[in-house]
Amino acid sequence: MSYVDEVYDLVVEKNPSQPEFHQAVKEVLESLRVVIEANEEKYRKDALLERLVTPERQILFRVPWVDDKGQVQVNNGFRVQFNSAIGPYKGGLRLHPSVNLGIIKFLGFEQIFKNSLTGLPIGGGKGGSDFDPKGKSDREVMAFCQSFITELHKYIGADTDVPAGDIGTGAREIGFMYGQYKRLTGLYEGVLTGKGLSYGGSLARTEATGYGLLYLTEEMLKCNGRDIKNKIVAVSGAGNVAIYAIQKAQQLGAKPVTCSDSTGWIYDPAGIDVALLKEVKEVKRARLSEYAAARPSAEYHEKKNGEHGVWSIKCDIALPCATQNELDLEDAKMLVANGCFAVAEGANMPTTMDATEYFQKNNVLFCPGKASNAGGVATSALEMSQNSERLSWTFKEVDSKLKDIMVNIFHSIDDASKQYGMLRNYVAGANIAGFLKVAEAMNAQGIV
Ligand code: NDP
Ligand code: 2IT
Repeated sequence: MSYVDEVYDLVVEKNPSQPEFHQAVKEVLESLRVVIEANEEKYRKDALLERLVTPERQILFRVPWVDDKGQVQVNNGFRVQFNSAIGPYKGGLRLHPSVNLGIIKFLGFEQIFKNSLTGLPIGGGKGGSDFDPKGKSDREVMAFCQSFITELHKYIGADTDVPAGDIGTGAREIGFMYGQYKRLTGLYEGVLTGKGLSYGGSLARTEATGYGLLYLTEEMLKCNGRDIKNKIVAVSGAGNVAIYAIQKAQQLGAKPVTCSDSTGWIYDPAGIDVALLKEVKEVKRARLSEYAAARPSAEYHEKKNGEHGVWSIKCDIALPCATQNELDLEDAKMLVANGCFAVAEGANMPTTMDATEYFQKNNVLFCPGKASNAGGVATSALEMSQNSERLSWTFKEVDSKLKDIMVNIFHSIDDASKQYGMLRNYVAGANIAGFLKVAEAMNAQGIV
């Protein structure tokens, strides 16, 4: 059996009931097959792949907090410090009831390659909790965040592990966590990113993931003889990534016509009204039905299982920006039948493996999240730099660095796909380019 297959089987055996982690590992290992098989003996002797798929450290902890009725609630807390070969662990904290160890491991594993692709010195990590911030009061969210950091602060720091936002963790949660970290340690340091501008945050971090997604998409289209202008775009999600993806798509002359949340989706043929969307989701924290109620051109559809949601709308470009495995084979068939020619992932692993293969077979330009959504973490690394030098850069400065980083990422994955004979296979290109830097660093640092 080949080394790659052996390691995949080992991952499944050693990590039972973690299907998302298996999926993320499978996709990466399949891409790496050509690289590994060219030097299989050395990689096997060094157990390079076994080390790569095994987190350096996993921290699992209890998060007790008191709700507004005086009742004690208990959640599970996680931080997976996956790989520090090229820098301190870096990655977000997800707060969502679906969070479990397998989800955090898939996200942490993806983060290793994503962070490598940014070209910046950041290792891979991820954390979170099954706490659901939805419907909680600000005081309850603060109580949870303070308890979470009271345990986690022992394991993080500006030069060791720097968490940030993800699903359910936005500016409010990062603020509460930062305050508690500072109180416990007495340190005013860049231990978290996505901070508010008044206490060390970076301009353009809020916009970075969505903007970065569009900078990369624009470059991918340009290098394939296409133009983003006047294209119809289907977007899923209505959170941090989706909102700023929609905004930048409009600035680049495209027309985003959809968005979605966990309860339903919007089709707005006149184009999404970003100011209204922000008001509904960022200010009121309300459901998308409120968007439709305030916007005569928009249709609201309740989410129904087995239906295609935003992927049933005729579009040129699809940008899945909500959550993992939200775009399956049937959705992909519908998109291709409707003429969609490019897909770039804003979320982490939103496309199932068979849907990805279907896109590739049908010549749809497909960019995986670890490349196309890397603008968020890249700008987090820029926030770390600003914190270290105790300066803050202008919006224009950060945004222009972000754009350069995204254009460079596209070219490095494009070059890798060509070098390994898989032209336009950006999944392979991203996994290979991300892996090579980490593998070289691991190799240089000996058996650790
Ligand atoms: P937010 O919490 O801001 O928004 C998430 C959006 O997706 C919400 O609209 C939410 O609906 C919807 N959603 C979440 N879970 C589900 C689900 N199970 N089914 C349907 N809809 C769902 O998160 P972000 O925008 O930050 O994150 C979105 C994706 O992007 C995630 O995959 C994340 O890992 C990834 N990502 C985020 C980065 C960042 O900088 N924030 C960077 C790189 C990747 P509702 O409003 O109802 O909750
Ligand atoms: O998935 C991701 O890259 C993020 N949630 C952002 C991580 C970060 O450290 O900014």
